[in-house]
Amino acid sequence: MLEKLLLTGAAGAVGQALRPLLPQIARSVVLSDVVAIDEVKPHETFRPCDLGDRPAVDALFDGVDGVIHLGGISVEKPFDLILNGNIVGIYNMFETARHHGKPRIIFASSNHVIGFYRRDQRLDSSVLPKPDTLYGLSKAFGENLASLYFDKFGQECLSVRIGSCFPKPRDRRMLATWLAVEDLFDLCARAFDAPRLGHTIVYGASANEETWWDNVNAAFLGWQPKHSSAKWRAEVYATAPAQKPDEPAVVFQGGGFTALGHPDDEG
Ligand code: NAI
Ligand code: 15L
Repeated sequence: MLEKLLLTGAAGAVGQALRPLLPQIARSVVLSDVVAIDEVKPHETFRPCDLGDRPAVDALFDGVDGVIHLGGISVEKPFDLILNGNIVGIYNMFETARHHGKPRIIFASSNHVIGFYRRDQRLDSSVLPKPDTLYGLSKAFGENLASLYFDKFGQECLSVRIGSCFPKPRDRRMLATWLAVEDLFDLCARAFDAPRLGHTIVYGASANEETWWDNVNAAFLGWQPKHSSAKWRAEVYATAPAQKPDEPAVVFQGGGFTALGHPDDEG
């Protein structure tokens, strides 16, 4: 059991879905985000923080013995936003953790680190990154930072290349990439419990029938996702529009992100 868990990005969709499960692994939880959270439970406290602001990040870590880092830009956005939230932000998190007893970090990375691999390629976590966006590139930076901080300073981290963590799959691609929040929670619990975590990368997908990812390198965690997108398969096929087989969004694992232009060209 953790004494004090820090959850960044707590006001976001995944953060809000994880919150009710966290008392199973932590006696108290520090919720943080740039967006205010008005209603907190007795075991929770809220601390506003921009991840790009190092002193503000530092103020989050007092007594923290575990971190789930969800905060940051979660889709493709102009580079200045990515730089602040995801590159300076992740550096501030790791550097602050290093000075506060090195609590284990679960880092919400993304499948967009490897988005330009094709869907007929089965990947384990040792493949080279092929980011599909500046966003995916920023997550690759986070994973590499985690590697450096483990090898040099012994800071342990699980980088979860989350597929699609939503209440249910929204399109055909998500039948392969969908991750139930309960499975994500089990993965976090395993990572905090493991005798040794080191620097590990895992693909965050449930036990879906379609799959492109192989978690052999994280098998030591014993994580067995229990949920599957299969129960929505017929619904998704009936409602989501069919796509041409040669569209980039169909060819590549990153889906529609691979077809986006440069975000600084827009508007
Ligand atoms: P979200 O966008 O709903 O939540 C992200 C939260 O981070 C927001 O509440 C936002 O206010 C906060 N944030 C943004 N910039 C910040 C900054 N500079 N300082 C402090 N807080 C900041 O995203 P969601 O869906 O909840 O995802 C959570 C994490 O998981 C994100 O890091 C995302 O990249 C990652 N992820 C999510 C996937 C999904 O399917 N939901 C898939 C892959 C990765
Ligand atoms: C992500 O990284 C995003 O945060 C999320 O909004 C989805 O787009 C997800 O990937 C996905 O690939 O489905």
